[in-house]
Amino acid sequence: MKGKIILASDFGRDFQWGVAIAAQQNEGGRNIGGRSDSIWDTFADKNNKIKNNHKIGDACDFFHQYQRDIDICKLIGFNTFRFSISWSRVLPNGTGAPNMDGIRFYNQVIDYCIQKNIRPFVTLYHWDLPTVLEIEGGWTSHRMLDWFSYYVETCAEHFGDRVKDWIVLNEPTGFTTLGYMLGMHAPGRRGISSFFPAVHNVLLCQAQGGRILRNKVEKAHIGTTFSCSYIYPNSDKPEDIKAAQRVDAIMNRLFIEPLLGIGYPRVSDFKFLEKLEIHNLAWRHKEQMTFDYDFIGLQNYFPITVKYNPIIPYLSASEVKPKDRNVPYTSMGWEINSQAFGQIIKQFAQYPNMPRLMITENGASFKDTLVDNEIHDIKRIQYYKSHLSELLRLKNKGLPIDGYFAWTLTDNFEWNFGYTPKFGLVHVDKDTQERTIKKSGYWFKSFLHT
Ligand code: GBH
Repeated sequence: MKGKIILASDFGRDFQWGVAIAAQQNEGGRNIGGRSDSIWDTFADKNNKIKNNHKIGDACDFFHQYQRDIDICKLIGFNTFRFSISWSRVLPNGTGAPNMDGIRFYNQVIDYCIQKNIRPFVTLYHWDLPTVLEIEGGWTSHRMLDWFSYYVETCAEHFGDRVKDWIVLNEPTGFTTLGYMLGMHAPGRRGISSFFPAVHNVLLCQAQGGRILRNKVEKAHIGTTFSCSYIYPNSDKPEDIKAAQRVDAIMNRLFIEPLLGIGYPRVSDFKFLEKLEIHNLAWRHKEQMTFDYDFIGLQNYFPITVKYNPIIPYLSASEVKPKDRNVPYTSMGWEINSQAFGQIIKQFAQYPNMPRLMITENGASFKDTLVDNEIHDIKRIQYYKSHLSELLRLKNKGLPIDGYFAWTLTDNFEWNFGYTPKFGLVHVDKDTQERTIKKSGYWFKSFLHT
């Protein structure tokens, strides 16, 4: 497939071409119009939680610049725009009376998309829980199901007349492991006593969110997303293969299998999963964790290679640099490997009752440099080309893939890495908020017009 020129039209006329952003990473406007703090505002205020001690500040000022950004989407040729709703903006008390200023902001964003003939794809939860709810226990609290249900109802009622495409959660593995087990993401909690209940409450909300949208929104197209990474064992040794299976269970299987009715994943001799299942009395909730989604969003950036490592708690595995493959990396140190992108999509597609698929995020960060007001991000173009040709190959083989979203529109707040990583198709000057479309943005423009 290498070198062969692919066309957007090869994916078919109905294919959704989108670009994704998220409220916390793009909006700014922290205290404007009655918005309350989210766990990320609170977390990033503390010292040394974010690399180089970056503060979130105005982010990309999407709160004020949304028209400009949607105009850029239009110019590039995307027919779909994925953004998320800030729970703290819509329900500053976490629950209770909706904040009409917040509702108005999202109405404007939605209406502007529609006016530009761009489909608004709304993510309900992209990691920014209101701090008021975290104080009450956050994702570890059994009350989360009520809080989340009310939040979903509120969004469905206010936006469901115009928004038909919904994503319930962004990457549950990401926010539970990094946020509630490893303390690297907000709210910065650690250990199984936080992680176990968080996983379970997320599983209940993941299904309930879908059910609420189905009941409240006519003709809705409902999905939820999963991060995924193809896992290579470092060698053929049985202990490395077993290590790879354990990592695969946590990174790729933990949230999809209960959703599909399979229950919590099992790997022989991996006691951690059994403990998790028993702690959460998972068998009692098997039905409640399932929902028949219209689509599953897969988000892939990199594969990983793992080896057996007995000193690592629970997993007894650690990541290593692949020894037998000479691979390129992004500026995050993530392996660039479009074949592995295809392999992990196939792995998900193999589940017997898997819904249709969309690639809801894919992209890469590089150290971009502005030369004569231009950014020649050739490596990013290569990344997109190789991943898109792999995707086309799978689609042509009959995999049910309905759309692809690039991550991301503008260079934005990259969580605990702050503003150093650049994932955008568009450069943002942090002082002036000036936007400059990178070569990769122009590459997409010519690609999407083929
Ligand atoms: C996405 O996360 C996010 O949705 C987006 O907001 C972000 O800006 C973008 O990608 C770029 O990073 O199983 O514990 O090892 C993707 C990065 C990949 C982070 C999977 C969490 C799994 C954690 N995620 N990873 S774990």
